[in-house]
Amino acid sequence: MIFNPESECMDVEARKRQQLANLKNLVEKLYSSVPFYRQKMDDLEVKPRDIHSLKDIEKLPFTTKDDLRLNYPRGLLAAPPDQIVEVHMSSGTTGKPVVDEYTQKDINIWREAMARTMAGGGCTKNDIVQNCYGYGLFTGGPGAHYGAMTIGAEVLPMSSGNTARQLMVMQDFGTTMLTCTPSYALYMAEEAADAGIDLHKLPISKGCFGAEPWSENMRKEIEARYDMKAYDIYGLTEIIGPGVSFECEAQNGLHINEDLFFPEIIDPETGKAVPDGEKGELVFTTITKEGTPLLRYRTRDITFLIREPCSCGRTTVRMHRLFGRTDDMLIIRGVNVFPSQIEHALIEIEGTEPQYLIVLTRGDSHLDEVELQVEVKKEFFSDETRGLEELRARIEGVMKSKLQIGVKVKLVEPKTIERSIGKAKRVIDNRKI
Ligand code: DLL
Repeated sequence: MIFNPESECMDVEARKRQQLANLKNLVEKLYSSVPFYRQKMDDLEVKPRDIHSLKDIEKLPFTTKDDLRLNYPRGLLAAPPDQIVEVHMSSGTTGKPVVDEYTQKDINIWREAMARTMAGGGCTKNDIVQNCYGYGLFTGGPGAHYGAMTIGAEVLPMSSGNTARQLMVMQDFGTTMLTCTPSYALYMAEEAADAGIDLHKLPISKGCFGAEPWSENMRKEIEARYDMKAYDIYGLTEIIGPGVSFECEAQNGLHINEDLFFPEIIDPETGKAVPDGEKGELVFTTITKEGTPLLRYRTRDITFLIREPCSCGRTTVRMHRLFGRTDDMLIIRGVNVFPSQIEHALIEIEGTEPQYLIVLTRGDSHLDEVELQVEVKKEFFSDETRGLEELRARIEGVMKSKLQIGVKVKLVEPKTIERSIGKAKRVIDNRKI
């Protein structure tokens, strides 16, 4: 089903005209009301009147995650504070979180974007949607909730976790559609099998999965275990949350809601545009947002754009499912983690060396497990084991509070973690995804 055929199947040239008009408005607004953007544009000697075509977007400055952090909490607000009706933040905990502030119009845009997304996955008003993305500051839960409600479906706002209850509700309420991270979908399927629940006998027939990397293999596995269609959905807090792009029934690339989020692909080294079809870093300009609109935001996600028409009839540009990131950000159980955060935390813990190794696995449970190997100072190792045990527990506590995920710490003797002459290898990712 296409939620908004008028926009999603619009003539491509007409959409470009609309995008250009919105881009011009946005640039005017940011130049006049956000000092950070005025300064950036002045530095590049570009004025709002210099934007005559969509190609001229390349004259405008980029925005990076660091820019957002430096302007935390409200430095990039482009609307009067009394017009903000909702706030979300990234799960990442490197320094300050990344904040998205929504006016009522922004929430309406999000509802629209997520209704299109979930309709792409086959959602209709007859569906019962079990939403197991986390609710709270994370955008996943509220985003899918808004989308399903806008379509008129029935939402079960489960949030994540408590798998036994998820499975009970799934059976008792006849869930027809599932929304959660792909790894949690597989975990639930395992638990269902252990509990003797035959998912094939339940009415659940489709789901929208995202917020973390996954593969065609995982898709096949989810589809087989539930006897359902599994669709990839993509988004990020900075841009709006989920709802930036989504798969349709063709499952052949994710349609970008490009009338709302204007995409570019750049070479991450040079910042220059790469030709369509070539891989690079995905960049978005939120051309219709009011609260915290962003110019040319560098997502650090790697993909390429597909402009060929899609069999579904939508004319929006598609992006290939993500290939990875340009930075070292890991997504562990849906939480964004940078290895550097672990390093910073370790420096503050007495008794440890700044030598560590993160080993990621995804066992039979399909949930990410983290082992953190940490080198201990020599004097600690000659110490009695109680001291070591205390140190281990302390590190686990610090990691839990800084990273928001549980980490199993293994203390190792000095000089046992392999040294490298080039870039230190801090992560061994054994997750088969
Ligand atoms: O993960 C928003 C979201 C919620 C998307 C629910 C889809 C479903 P953040 O926590 O800000 O927002 O993390 C954004 O997660 O830059 C990607 O690196 C990664 N990511 C999101 N969707 C996908 C996906 C939400 N489908 C970061 N495939 C992004 C691979 C994804 N990676």
